[in-house]
Parts: sequence; structure tokens; C-alpha cells
Amino acid sequence: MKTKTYLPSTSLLLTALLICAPLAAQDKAAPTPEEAAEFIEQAEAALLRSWIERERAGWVQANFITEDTELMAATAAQRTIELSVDLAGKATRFDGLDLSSDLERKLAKLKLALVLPAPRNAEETAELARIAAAMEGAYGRGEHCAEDGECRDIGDLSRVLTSSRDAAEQLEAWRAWRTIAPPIQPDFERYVELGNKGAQELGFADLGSMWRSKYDMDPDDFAAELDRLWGQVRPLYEALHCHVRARLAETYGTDVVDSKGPIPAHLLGNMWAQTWSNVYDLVGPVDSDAGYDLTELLETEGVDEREMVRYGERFFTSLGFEPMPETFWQRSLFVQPTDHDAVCHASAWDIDWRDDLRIKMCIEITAEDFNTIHHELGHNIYQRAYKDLPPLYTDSANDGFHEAVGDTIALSVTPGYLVALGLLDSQPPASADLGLLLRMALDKVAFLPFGLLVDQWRWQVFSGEVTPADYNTAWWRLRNQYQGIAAPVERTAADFDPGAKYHVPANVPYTRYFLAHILQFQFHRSLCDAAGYEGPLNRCSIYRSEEAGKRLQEMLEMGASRPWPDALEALTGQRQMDATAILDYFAPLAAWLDEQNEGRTCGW
Ligand code: X8Z
Ligand code: ZN
Repeated sequence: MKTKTYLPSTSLLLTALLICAPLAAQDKAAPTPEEAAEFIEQAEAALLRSWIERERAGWVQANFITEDTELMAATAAQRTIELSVDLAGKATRFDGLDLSSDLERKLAKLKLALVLPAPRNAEETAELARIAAAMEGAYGRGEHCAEDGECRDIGDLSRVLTSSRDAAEQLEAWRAWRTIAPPIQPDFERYVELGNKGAQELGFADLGSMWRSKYDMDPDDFAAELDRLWGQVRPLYEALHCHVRARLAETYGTDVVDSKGPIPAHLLGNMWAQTWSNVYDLVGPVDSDAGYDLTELLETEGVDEREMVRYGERFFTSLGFEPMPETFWQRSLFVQPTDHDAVCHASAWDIDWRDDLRIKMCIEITAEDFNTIHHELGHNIYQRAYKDLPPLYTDSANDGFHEAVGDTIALSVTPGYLVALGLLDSQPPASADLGLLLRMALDKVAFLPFGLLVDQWRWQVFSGEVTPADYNTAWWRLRNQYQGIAAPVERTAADFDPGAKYHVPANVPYTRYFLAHILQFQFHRSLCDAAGYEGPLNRCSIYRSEEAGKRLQEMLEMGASRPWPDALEALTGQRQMDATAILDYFAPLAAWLDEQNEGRTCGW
């Protein structure tokens, strides 16, 4: 086994001494660049140990939710928070010193290492860690029990939204899931207070501002960058919205779907109306059907959960990546446990920063989960590519990159690829492209405003612009503004609808997914180029292209060692995130949507 070059040889005791030495004692002498280098080396070693402990405890909690595992995970998280906050404070000692750009970068990363900083106070840190674990646990255990005693979890209720075409039945499932959230709100309020206090002690205006500071640019410029990207794609979203609303109004009647207003949130085939491909059958072009349904192909083939993951793995090996380690197959969770609670929301893990990669996912045999498997494996492949970098660089270029890699691969799940696998007999003709593009747009374009608004809401909450009494009103205001979606029944301040979306109680920033939806098309366009492909982007699959694999690997192994524009340039030759790739991809669909929408009133 290769040894990590960055692991310092200093003993554990020395590490503890350096890190625990009171600030005053260290402050006596003016700091030197050598001390800064040594500090970082020691800090990285301590952080790595603490991250590994946190991941192990977090894994057990997420796989087996009980009071005990929740507390054990909270304790491990608390240790990481305390260590990071302490180190971030000590790092300020080197502010203003003339350091190498590498040391500067690591010190900056150290100050931003936490997603959830806590105040410098043991009780409050413990409280925050406990609350964070409890909120995720509450979401993971979430279920709605009817009067007859029948209980349904997120999987059961989502299946109703996916497959039912009865608006009343869908509404009932939509409401049922949202009953899990109000009990989480008191914890969430306290989390906002403590997280903000922690961020402020680290010098940020609030936790939202800290989250926005992680993009190698001024946080306000980053917010403006999001607006710019949204401006690029918004006309396409509005055209899609217009067409989908018109067809849903035909299906459900204008008393259910107002043909000039926002679309009711329960009719789009997804619990959060964030992706819409499950209603493709209702909105697809009559004369240009996509020609096949991947869910049906997988069912017909009798593929099981493990084989679904094998398909994903084989895509990556076809690009030249190593297969997943044996332990991945032994330790991952692929099937929802029936005898205990687990967090079913899909995730990818790298437990030991070496080879202990895993995914945790309650897989269903559907096209949606086929994509999600590629998404998760993308995380694992990234983690493995950067594992030999110094710990503070063991991350993606920015968090949108991490979310984009697996999705980029899933864009290569084309008809041609399915034929190569033997899942599909023959490729649908070019005339099926509008259907294929529309189905893809129902996932990728429909997602964009949702990807933006979750953190627009949280940023307003963290800044205090939105107070607890207005949490829910502000949520629906943004849902209306960005997505043109409305609650199907009256919601009040007693509801906590943002809490019914995993990433809110689980404290996972969400802007990353908006970025990923822009970046994955940029990556796809460049990798198709590298593979020597010519033709419409939606028919390009980089399957078996070692050239594309090499280009991807070059970016992945940079980890977070360079500002993200450098990583983007390595793969695409561009230094800006750019929505022209997603617009190129969907250009034929945009023209078709404009024809369809002629004579319709669009907007809401
Ligand atoms: O949370 C996820 C992944 C894990 S990072 C399954 N996604 C977002 C979501 O489900 O809301 C992927 C797309 C958006
Ligand atoms: Zn992800």
C-alpha cells in the first residue's frame, strides 16, 4: 500500500501540544512562515483523524438510527467542530504574513472547513451537534401514520406522486409527507441561532455568508454569478413551465391547474416538484415519443439493486477508472432495511480517506435511481482521485463540481449506450429526439430554479431577513417567484415545508446542485469533444472513451488544490461557469417549445 506523503511524522502528543497550546503563549513571538507551515501540517493530521472518526460514527447513525447512534454521531461531530473552530482561530495568527500561495490557500481552507461552525463554548457546541444529529434522525425516521395505523415513509409516499394520476390521491400523499416537518422547526430555529453565532465568531456576517465564501471569490460576486447563470437559463425554464402547465391543465382541468398561474406542487411527479420526468407521459410530444422507458427496460431485464450499481461501475471502468474495491460491495447499503430506520436519502462516503468507499441508498429499480447511482459513484470516484492530496485539499474544486461528476456520466446514458449494454434492441430514430430531449429537460431544466431557491431561503433565514414566524410564507414566496409553483392547499406558519426537504434538516448546502446542473452540461460538451464525438449532444455517450476518462481524471485529481476556475479550465478550457452548454444541448427542444407555446399565455 502506498503511504500518504502528507502525513506528518510528529507524534500524536506533539500534535496535541501544538494545537492545545494557549494562544497567548504562541503570540509572544512574531509568527514565521516556518511556524505556519508546521501549524498546517499538524492541523491537517489532527483534522484527518477527526474526520475519519466523524464519518465512521455518521455512517453507523445513518444506517441504523437510534437514540444511541444519534448521540455517538453527535459526539464525534462535536469533536470535529471544536477542533476546526479552535484551529480556525489559531490560524488567524498568521494573517498578514508573507506566505507561499499554497500555505495561504490551506489557511483559507482551514477557516472555511466547517459547514456548521459552533460558538467557542463547549455547551453550545455540544447542543448544536446534538440538534444537527437529531434533525437528520427525525427526517430519516419520518413517516406518516393514518388513522387505521398504516404508516408510510418517503419512499411509499413518493411512489404515489410518481405513479398516481388522481389529483386527490396525490394531494393526500403530498400533505402526509409534510407532517414530519413541524416537529423539527424548534430545533431548526436553535440551529440557526447557534450556527450564526459560530460563523460570526469566525468573522462572517452569518452562516449564509460563510457558505457563500467558499467559492474562491468575493461572496457577493458569487451571489451575482448565480443571478447571471439563472438569467441565462430562465427563458428556457419559463418555456418548459408554460408547456407543462398547459398539458397538466388539459389532464386535470382548469379548476385544478390555473392556466395562467403557478402550477400546484403535487402534480409534477416528485415530492418537491424538483424534477418532472415522472409526468413525461402527460406532457410528451404526441408525434415524437422517446421510444423507450428505462424503468421498463430494467424491470424486463430483471435487474436487481446490486446489478444496477454494477452497471454504474462498468461505465466508470470503461473510461479507465479502477473498479470499486471489494469492501465497497461488502459495506455499502443498497436495499432499504426492513427491521430498523435508516436515512434513505442517497449519499456517498469515503470513510478512511483511503479505499473504504461506500454508498448508502435505498435503491428502487427505476430510471431515476439508475441516474442517482451514477451520481453517487461520481462522488466516490472523485474522492478516490484526490485522496493522496494534503487533507485540506481532499475535496472538489467547488461543491458544484462534486455534484456534477456522476450526473455528467449519467448524461451519457443514451439510447446508443443502452443498445451497447443489450438493454435496448435498437436506437430510436432521430425523430424521437424531441421526446428524449423533453424527458431530459423535465429533470435537468425543471430542477434549476429549485436548485437555486433552497439556499435563497436559507440565506434569508440566516441573515435574519426571514424570521421563524415567516419561514413558511417566505418559502412559498420563493417557490412562486423562481419555480412558478404553488402549494395546492393553504399553508400556514404552523407548517414547516422547507423542513420536509432532506437538505434543510440535514444541513447540506443546496446551491451546489444548481451549479452542478450548469456544470454537468459544460463537462459533457467538453468530454464529448475529447472523445472525438460529432453530432447532437443528447446522443453523445462517452462510454469506453479512455480519452474522455483521462481528461476527467486530470481534473478530479486536482481536488481542491487550485481555485476552481483552474480545474474547470483543465477539463473544458473555460474559466467561467457557462450555461451555453445546457442551452446548446436543449436548443432543438427550445424551438419546439416556442412553437407549442404559441398562443398560450406564459408566466405566472
Ligand atoms: O441530494 C442529492 C444526491 C445526494 S448528494 C442524491 N441530490 C439533490 C436532491 O436529491 O435533492 C441530487 C440532485 C439534487
Ligand atoms: Zn450528491
